[in-house]
Amino acid sequence: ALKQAVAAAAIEEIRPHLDRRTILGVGSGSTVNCFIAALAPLVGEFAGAVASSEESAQQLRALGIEVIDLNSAGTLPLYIDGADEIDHDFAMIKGGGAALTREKIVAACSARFICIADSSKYVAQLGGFPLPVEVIPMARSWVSREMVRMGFSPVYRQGVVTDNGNQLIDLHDRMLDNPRELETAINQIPGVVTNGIFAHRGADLLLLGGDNRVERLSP
Ligand code: DER
Repeated sequence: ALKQAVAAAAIEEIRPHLDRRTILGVGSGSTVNCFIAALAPLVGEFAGAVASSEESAQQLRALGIEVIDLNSAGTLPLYIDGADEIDHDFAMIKGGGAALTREKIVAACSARFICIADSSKYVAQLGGFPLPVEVIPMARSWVSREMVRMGFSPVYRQGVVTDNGNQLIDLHDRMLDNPRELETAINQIPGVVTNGIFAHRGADLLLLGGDNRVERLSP
């Protein structure tokens, strides 16, 4: 019910901005799945969507929404996605659903990032949720050793291969005191494809599902 309420709030938020040429950016995860379902009545009122995962793409196609290749779309006006954690500056940890690389790309191409989440995700400091890092398979142990040097406890996400054919390590046991700095530092390590800190490009609006209402928050 919470996810449905947040999804409905997102529909209300984006509706005035839709026209037949609009291409939406759509993220991944269970909250986004509710948002996609809530798009059903709007099919035909916008051009289509760029999806940040195969799972979301399949859901969109099932509703008759055209899934558009990012290379065919310019800047997207709106990106709607969830988060594993979001702080008060609207920096996020994402990647719980293994889609962080395409999510970060589509978010980067979008003018406005609307984050939809339940209140448990809203935290004072990021790091309670293990930080996902997508790595080239051959580099997994090397990157893990570098992560230990940075004070993390890396855990290989066994049996998961991302849409890009890469592997994931989840970084435990360290809070993120400076998300922007850490996002840059982790990106410097050879073998890292993407890390799940979304600080350089955070959210612009947060629709936060509480007990019996949805709060609309700006950073
Ligand atoms: O993996 C992701 O980044 C997802 O957006 C995730 O963070 C949110 O998934 P949820 O809506 O299922 O909690």
